[in-house]
Amino acid sequence: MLHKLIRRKPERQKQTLEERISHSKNEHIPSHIAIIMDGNGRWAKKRALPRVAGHHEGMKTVRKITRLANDLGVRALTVYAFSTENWKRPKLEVDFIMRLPEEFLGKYLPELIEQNVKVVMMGENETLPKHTQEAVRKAMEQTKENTGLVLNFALNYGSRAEIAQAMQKISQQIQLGTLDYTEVNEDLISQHLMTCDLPDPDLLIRTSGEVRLSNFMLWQLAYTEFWFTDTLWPDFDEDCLLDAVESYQKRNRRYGGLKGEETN
Ligand code: V0D
Repeated sequence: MLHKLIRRKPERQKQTLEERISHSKNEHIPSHIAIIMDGNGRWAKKRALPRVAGHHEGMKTVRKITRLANDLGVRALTVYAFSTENWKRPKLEVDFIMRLPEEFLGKYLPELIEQNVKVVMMGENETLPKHTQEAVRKAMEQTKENTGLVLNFALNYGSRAEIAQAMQKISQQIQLGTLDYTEVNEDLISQHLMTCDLPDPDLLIRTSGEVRLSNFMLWQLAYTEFWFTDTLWPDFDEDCLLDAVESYQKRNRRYGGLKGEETN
């Protein structure tokens, strides 16, 4: 009698990662995935480790998720690595974080090149430490001809500042007389954002249970599907990404073939 009550509901058919990947590839793959990589500090705290240990582990997750996204045929992956708000953190933590691009690229740039990944960044480059700027610049230079996944790091990025900057560029052209105000439309604004070379994200993922945008890609996310998960970023693995992609594909299927065109 009791065994009936405690028996767990039948587990979902266990699939290997390879099976999940190949199933996903039979359906519409999001062209652009954006991720707010939250929960690194909390991951460390749970283990009684310093916060920086969580950031370091989170860096490894970026590598893992980039590889899978590229294998799936995702065209662009934008990761929110450092917001303009993050400067308020303790100086030693910020200093550590600013070394991560060098470590990441020192370890993984060869394999990114092998995977044909193109590294780009968006955000205010000029106020980053020189050593950080230099590491990112070199990686962008060495991968600029690559035609695979575009790995876009949002570094020192804030969406309202991005929009304000676009407005300045547009206003300047109007003032100079090279643009008429009637030509200001949605496309023109998109073309003046830092994402001018990328399609709008199809899927936004935010880890760690927070359900807000935190000044991330406000313009670009107008039609994006959102996926929030309690999983902390360092724990976010291949199966977690496939959960998000499969959910996206399910929603896409429900709305029919129109969705892809509507969003761009
Ligand atoms: C810390 C979780 C990789 C979020 C990921 C400077 C917080 C790990 C990079 C990186 C950070 C950036 C540019 C680049 C190559 C790698 C990174 C920062 C933080 C902020 F060209 N991880 N990562 N950058 N974290």
